[in-house]
Amino acid sequence: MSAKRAAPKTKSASRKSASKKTAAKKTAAKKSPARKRAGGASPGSGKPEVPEFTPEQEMKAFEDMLLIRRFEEKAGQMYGMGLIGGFCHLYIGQEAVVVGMQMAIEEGDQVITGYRDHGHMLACGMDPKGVMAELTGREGGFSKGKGGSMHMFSVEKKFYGGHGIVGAQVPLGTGLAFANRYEENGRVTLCYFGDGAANQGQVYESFNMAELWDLPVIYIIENNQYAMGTSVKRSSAQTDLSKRGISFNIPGEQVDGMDVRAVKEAGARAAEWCRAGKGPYILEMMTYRYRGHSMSDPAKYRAKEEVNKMREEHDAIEQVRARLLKGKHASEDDLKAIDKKVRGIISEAANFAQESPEPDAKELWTDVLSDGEAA
Ligand SMILES: Cc1ncc(C[n+]2csc(CCOP(=O)(O)OP(=O)(O)O)c2C)c(N)n1
Ligand SMILES: [Mg+2]
Repeated sequence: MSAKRAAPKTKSASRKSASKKTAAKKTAAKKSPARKRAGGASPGSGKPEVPEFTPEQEMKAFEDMLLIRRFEEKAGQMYGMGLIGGFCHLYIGQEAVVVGMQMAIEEGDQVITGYRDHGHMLACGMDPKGVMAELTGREGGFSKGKGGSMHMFSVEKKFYGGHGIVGAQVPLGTGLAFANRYEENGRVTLCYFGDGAANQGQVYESFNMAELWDLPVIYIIENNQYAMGTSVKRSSAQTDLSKRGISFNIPGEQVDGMDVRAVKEAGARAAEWCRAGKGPYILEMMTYRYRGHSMSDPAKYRAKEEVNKMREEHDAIEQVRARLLKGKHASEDDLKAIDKKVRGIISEAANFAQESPEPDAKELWTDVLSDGEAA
């Protein structure tokens, strides 16, 4: 828990103490292991110094990542069958990022992300039935069937969306952190966005305010190498996105986002930084999406070999499976049983999503304006 602190100062008051604060921060940053380890990771680079998981942690990571993978595979199938309409962006390949981060945080910490959001919702503990029923536009969905793939929320599970406008979640996530700082509740906000979103102006306005007011927010850049069909190399003058906070004095590091252990370790370090009142932190997760940008993208801008290489050599779930088997912490049969259990949960969700009724027409007039109740 963070120490109780005064509410955010006004800009001028903050400025007065800025030089003192910067000096103190520089010392802290120098001592931080994060600074020493920053830079250099690539998807699947598997840094040797990453601490091992316990067998229990490996099993949990395996099951949680598998739940997301199987959910997304089913969503892809159902989309193909015409059961899901509108946009649908799958998270397959990136599972280690959200699962590792959830393993690093505490109950009550918050999550906000963009439109590639099904994995984040499941990792937050939202019921797969409600998520799938939202994809099919049914009453049993988290937004009563009115939001679809990109627009789901659960204040109970601390998931704040689900946002279709690229980068829009960054100022919103910064606002969540501002509220937490103001209320001195010790909570940390995880604000996820993509490599493409990292080129949005509003991201840098948010960075500035977050550092100025020491807001407890971890900016997690999910660098899956592409923004729709445009590679990071084609779109970004500075391709090391962990450095994007330098001019705001925000520490950043690159993390192998295909290794759930590396993600958890970096996430815990960043959360500790935020909870200690040192302000925001940037984690650039080097990851990869196996499917197209959305269900309508045939992904012709990259070679099949590139995708296959990542799947075969760096897949996050396969890495955990191999470690579990090698360490004899689980047998092939144990892992098959987990897969069977997960498939059962997903199959139930898919049935629920097809059986739940369509929302009533009167629902068009609800949830338009706030009823005034605080979240
Ligand atoms: C403001 C805005 N501009 C453009 C778009 C269209 N668009 C949707 S996704 C996307 C690419 C974003 O890529 P990235 O941030 O890397 O996230 P990823 O899809 O890889 O998860 C674009 C340009 C949008 N939704 N909002
Ligand atoms: Mg991207």
